[in-house]
Amino acid sequence: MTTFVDRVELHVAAGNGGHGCASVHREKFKPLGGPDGGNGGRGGDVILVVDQDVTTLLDYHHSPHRKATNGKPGEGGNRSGKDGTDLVLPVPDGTVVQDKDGNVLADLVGQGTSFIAGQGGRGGLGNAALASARRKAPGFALLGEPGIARDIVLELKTVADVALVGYPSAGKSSLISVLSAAKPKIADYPFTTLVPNLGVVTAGSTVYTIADVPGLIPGASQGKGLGLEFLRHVERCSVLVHVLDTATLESDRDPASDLDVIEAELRAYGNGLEDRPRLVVLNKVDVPDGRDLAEMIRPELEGRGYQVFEVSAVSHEGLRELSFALAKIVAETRAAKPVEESTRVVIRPQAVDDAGFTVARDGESLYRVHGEKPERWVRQTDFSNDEAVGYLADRLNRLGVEEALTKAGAKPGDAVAIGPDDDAVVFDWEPTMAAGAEMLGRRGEDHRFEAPRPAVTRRRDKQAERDEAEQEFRGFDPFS
Ligand SMILES: Nc1nc2c(ncn2[C@@H]2O[C@H](COP(=O)(O)OP(=O)(O)OP(=O)(O)O)[C@@H](O)[C@H]2O)c(=O)[nH]1
Ligand SMILES: [Mg+2]
Repeated sequence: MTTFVDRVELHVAAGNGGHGCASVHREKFKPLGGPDGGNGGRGGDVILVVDQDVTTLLDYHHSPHRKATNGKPGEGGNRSGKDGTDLVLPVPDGTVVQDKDGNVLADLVGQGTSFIAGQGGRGGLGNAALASARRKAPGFALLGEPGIARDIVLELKTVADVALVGYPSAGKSSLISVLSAAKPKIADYPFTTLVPNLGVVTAGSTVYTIADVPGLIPGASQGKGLGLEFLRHVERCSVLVHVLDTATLESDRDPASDLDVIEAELRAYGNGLEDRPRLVVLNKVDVPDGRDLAEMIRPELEGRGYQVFEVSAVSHEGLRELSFALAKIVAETRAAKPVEESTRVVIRPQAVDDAGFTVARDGESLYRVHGEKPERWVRQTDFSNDEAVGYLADRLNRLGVEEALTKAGAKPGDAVAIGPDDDAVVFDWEPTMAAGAEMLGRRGEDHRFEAPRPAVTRRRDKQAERDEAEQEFRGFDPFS
């Protein structure tokens, strides 16, 4: 059986940030002109954007791995690396984005609505940007951060004003084809429709969309036939139309019992379908027996409170009345609904709490540090470069990580793991806070640059130092 692609698993990977460059400016007769290594470029984001022209997720079914480009590394001469290009993935209106556990991350409704599914990694700072009064010629640069890679699930829930529901071959697709300009596949065997069809109808001054779903059969809400899969497409439609076949050749069916079956399925599915406004269409009245049956059954259906239309998708009889009646209900439901956001909505992943970090003891001599900043700093560190490692230690110290470790009972030589439990970087802890460490001199100073030191250096308070550390990242926050 053909499976309709309205649910795909997608593996997205944002671009990695380019590494910063460590370089020293060279000029004739001026061998040490100062650090001039540029910053790495930002990795491209992976962005899902609603595009009205896209109606299926089929493309992603065929190629489910999507990656944005990496940022380029910085270069000497203060040249920054180029940013990676964002990868924009068009998705149909009504695409729901979930994580692998089924948590909804975003519900993309409305042209242009977008969601950053993977954020590009920040570029690493070059040594020019890392230089400061205290650290005149850093012999290292920061690494670019890896882009976010993750698995997401896209699920399509058609957004239409009107949904046609009914048994297979009742004529739903035929009706869409004659009410709108859409040309869905129509055939006289059941389950012809595998993909919801969407058409645009103009009735007077009202323009509305109409969708059908593959035929429903008893048990659809439990997954029989193609059923359940498709009822979710109906969820978002504000009006339901029962399309009943008055000319079916199946002896055990008639329009009234068909209606009961479909109603039962809608109730069983729930999710609000049970109380959508609905009306009844008796189709195929161009067939003489069909017309007789329609006329016979009409009073009963009206007695149940339904507005009933006798129509034919073949002879076009009754279509105008139906189309205007639908326009009226659509207009009413629109008027009743709160005004829709007309602005372009951009949904981003939730911002991480950037404030702090936690230290937790894990067993005899292992301490785990979690926190957005410490983890990011570790990712940015080139562990083959001692100066870079020293810079990391300074940053962690300034944030108060060492202090917290001491408080938590860590002793020199204990293991400290920074990062996610399954992918942490583990250090042997050597506290640098001890008074002796301060006297060894600052890291990142090339003594060849040494200017005469003022006799008295003012000890800066901790907060000022923290502020300075943050300063370096201004302009690098992708959310700012
Ligand atoms: N005589 C007559 N035949 C019709 C009418 N409407 C549809 N049909 C025929 O009924 C058959 C099924 O029509 P479809 O429009 O494909 O039915 P459907 O409800 O979309 O069917 P599924 O996609 O299988 O659920 C086709 O052979 C149509 O030509 C009508 O008003 N009169
Ligand atoms: Mg159909």
